[in-house]
Order: sequence, then C-alpha cells, then structure tokens
Amino acid sequence: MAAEITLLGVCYDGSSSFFRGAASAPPVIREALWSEAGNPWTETGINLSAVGIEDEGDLVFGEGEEGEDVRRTIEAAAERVVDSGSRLLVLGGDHSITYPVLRGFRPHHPRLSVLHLDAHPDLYDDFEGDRYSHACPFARAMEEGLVDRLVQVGIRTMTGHQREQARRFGVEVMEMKDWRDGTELGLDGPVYLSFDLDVIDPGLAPGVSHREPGGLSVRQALSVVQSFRGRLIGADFVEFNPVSDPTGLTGSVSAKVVKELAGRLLVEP
Ligand SMILES: [Mn+2]
Repeated sequence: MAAEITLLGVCYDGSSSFFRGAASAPPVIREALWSEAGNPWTETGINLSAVGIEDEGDLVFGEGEEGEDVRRTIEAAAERVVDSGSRLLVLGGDHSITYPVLRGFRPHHPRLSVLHLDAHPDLYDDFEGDRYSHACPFARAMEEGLVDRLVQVGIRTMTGHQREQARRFGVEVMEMKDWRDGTELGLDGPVYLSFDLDVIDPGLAPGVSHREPGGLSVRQALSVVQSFRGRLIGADFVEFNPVSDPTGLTGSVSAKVVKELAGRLLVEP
C-alpha cells in the first residue's frame, strides 16, 4: 500500500534570479520538522509520527546542472509519487520547481485548482532572458493548461507586465493590500497548494532570497492552509534560504508550515 504522504526534497536553486541558497533547504526543514524541541502533532490533531509518511529523500542537482534535464527529473519523480496514489509534499528549492511538479500532477487530475501563497505573482513571460526562472513558473503552467484555476494570495509586488499576464490567464489575484482574514477563496475539488515562504512577513521569516515587507503573519498563513475549502491533493514549500537564516528562526517557521501542510493533506473533506 502506498504511503499516505510522500516527502520529496528538491535541492535546486539554479533558476534563482538574485540570491542562491534555497537548494540547501530540504535537510534543514526535515531537521526542524522532527526536532525534539517540538512534537509531531499538527494543530488540527494529527500525530505525524503515527501516519504513513514516506521520505523519498532529496533530488540533488550539482552546480551548473540546469535546464530541460533538471525539469524532466523533477517531473518524473513527482509523477511516480502521484502514480502510486500517495500525496506528494515537495520541499524546495526555488520556485521554478513548481512548474515541472505540476506537469507530474496534471495527467492524474483532469480538474485541478492551484492555491498559490507568495509575495510575488511569478507570472513573468521571461525573466532576464530565462523562461524557466523562479519568476515564471505560473506563466508556463497557465500557458500549458496545467491548471484550471489559479488563486494567488499575499501578492505585493505586481508589475504592469504581470498584471497583464494575470488578466491574460484569468488568474484570481488576492493582493496583500486588500487581504482580509477569513476571505473565502471559492475553491472546491482537488487543490494543489504552492507555498512560497516569502508570503510571510520577512520580519517573521527573514531567511528568504527576496525579502518583501508587509506580508502575512505566520498565524494568518497557517489559517489559510488549515481552512480553505477543497481537497488538498499535493503541495510544495519553496524559497526558504538557510543562508540568510543565521538564527534558525526561519527554519522553525518552515517546519511549522510544512507540518500543517502535511496535516491538511490528510484531511478528507
Ligand atoms: Mn516569492
């Protein structure tokens, strides 16, 4: 029988535009997740030590390993897990990995919504000449029809071009400036959640590559994860950069979010 949840680390930051380091995140998140400083229970009452969590370990890509081969490897690994019937929880890595992961999901989900928490819309047609940059994954996913609905929460870095892209693809953008707690996102059916850590205010989670002030509190972000409607069928957690987290605080925040994502993956609506 397939494990209920499969963890997969993707140690890749070759598509980061500004500051590398996210590739080193997966082992740091695991260590914080299972640390004896805490316990394995989610806030929603699930003991993660008692459920079937399989850890596939990490896909590790070396310096200079980029491009099509990397994307194919990530897609194939995601698809293997989805095929097995287990729910995939991906630990990134930079945000570029979401596009190949969604390619792995799509064949099994003729109907698929994506809930995307992020400071950035990541809708650039290309970024500095790279169409597969971590600033572009949702442009690629929408172009390819990998997603039926894309709902973004926490956005606070819109540009004219990305506003145009959002209109073109019919993206439902909930900008941070307009956010109200308890906003009903209108999701139903299968949902994939892509959680970019920089959606959280950098005062609370400074270990990211692009600090964008004015974000969600940890509590607000957890509340979205715990309470949106729909059935969570897979998730990724990306853009934690341990290089800019000397105190380890952001590692703790990361583990907390990943824990509640895992709990939510186990909830049957
Ligand atoms: Mn971001």
